[in-house]
Amino acid sequence: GSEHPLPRRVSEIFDPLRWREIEGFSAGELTDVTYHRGCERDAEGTWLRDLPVVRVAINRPEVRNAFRPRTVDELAAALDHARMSGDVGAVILTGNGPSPRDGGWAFSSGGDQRIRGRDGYLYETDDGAARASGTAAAPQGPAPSGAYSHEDDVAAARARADTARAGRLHILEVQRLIRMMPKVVIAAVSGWAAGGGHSLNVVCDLSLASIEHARFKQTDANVGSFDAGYGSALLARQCGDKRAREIFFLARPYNAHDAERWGVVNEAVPHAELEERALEYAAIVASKSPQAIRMLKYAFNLADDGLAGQQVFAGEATRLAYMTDEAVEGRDAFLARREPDWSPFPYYF
Ligand code: S0N
Repeated sequence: GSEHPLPRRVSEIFDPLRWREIEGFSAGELTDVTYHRGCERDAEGTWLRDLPVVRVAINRPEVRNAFRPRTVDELAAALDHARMSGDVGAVILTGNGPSPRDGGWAFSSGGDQRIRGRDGYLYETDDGAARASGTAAAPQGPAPSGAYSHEDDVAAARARADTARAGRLHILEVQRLIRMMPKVVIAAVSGWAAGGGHSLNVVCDLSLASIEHARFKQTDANVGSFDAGYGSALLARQCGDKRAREIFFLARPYNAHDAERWGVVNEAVPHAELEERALEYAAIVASKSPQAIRMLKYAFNLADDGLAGQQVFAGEATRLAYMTDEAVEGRDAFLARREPDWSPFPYYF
C-alpha cells in the first residue's frame, strides 16, 4: 500500500485514486509529459492492485500542449515503456489541462511553432524555453531593428545547437509507435486537437472527445506544414475522402459531436467523465485475449501499411507458428543434424 502514495493531480479531470506513478518516470524526470499506471485503491486511497492500463499525457497546457523535441522524446520514451510492459494491454493518450493562463483545454496543438527553424530542424529558443516554462510572457531579444524577430531568435539558438542533436520532425516516430505497438491506444481528446495534435488523434486506435472542450482543426496548411502520411490518409479512411479534404483544405474547427458523426472519434463524452470513460474502454480492451487484440490491430493496419504492415502482422504469425509441434520439429531436426519428419503434420486442415 504505502509503496504507491497518491500521485499529485496533473489535470483537473485526473483522478489520483485511479493512478500511480511509474518507477523511472517520476515527475522530476519528465517535464513535458506525465505517465501513470492505472490501479485500484481502497476508500482510504491505499493502493490494492495495478490495472493493465497506462495514461500518457502531454503536459504543456500553457501552450495548448504543443510539442517541442523534448516533448516528443518523452512521449516516445513513455509509449515505448508501455509497449514493452508485458502486463499493460491498453494506453490512454491525452493532454493535461486546463491552461493556468486562460483556462483553455487542449489534447495537443501540434508542433511548437516558435522553434521551427528555416533549415527544417527544430531549435529550442530562449523564448520558447522561457515561455514554455511560464517564466516569460512575451518574446525577448531585440532584433537589429529593435523589433523581435523569430528568425534571429532561431538563428541564435542554431548557433548554440549541436545540429546532430537538434530536434527533428520525429513526432512521426511517435505516430509509428502508436500505430505499430501491439496494444490499443485510446485518445482522450480533452480540448484542442490541432495540426500535428489532430494527426495524433487520427493515428490512435480509438478516440473519445470532451463534449464541452474538444475542438478539432487541421491547421497544417495555415502554417506551411502538411502531414501527408497517416494524418491525412487515415483521416480519409475514417471520415471519407471529401470530408478529409474539407478538414485539411478549409481548416475549419469542428466539435466532438461532428467528430463522432464523421467517424473521427468513437464517442463524445461529458468533459467530467472523459478520463473515467477512457479508463473503462481501456479496461474492457485489456480484458480480451491479448493475442486476439494484437492480431486484430495488425489486421486492421495491414492493407493501409503495405509491406511494413504485412511485416508486423507476419512477425506475430511467425511467433505463433514457433509454438507448433511442426516448427519445433524443424528446429530439433536442424539441431540434431537429421532430416525433419513432417509426416505427423497434414497438408490440409
Ligand atoms: C489550437 C488553437 C486553435 C487554440 O486557439 P486558442 O484557444 O484561441 O488559444 P491561443 O491563444 O491561440 O493559444 C494559447 C497559447 O498557446 C500558444 N500555442 C498554441 N498552439 C501553439 C503551437 N502549436 N506552438 C506554439 N505555441 C502555441 C499560443 O501562442 C498562445 O500563447 P501566447 O498567449 O503566449 O501567444 C490555436 O492555438 C492554434 O491554431 N494553434 C496552432 C496550431 C498549429 O498550427 N499547429 C501546428 C500545425 N503543424 C504541425 O503541428 C506540424 C507539426 C507536426 O506534427 C509534424 C508533422 C509532420 C512532420 C513534422 C511535424 C513536426 O513539426 O514535428
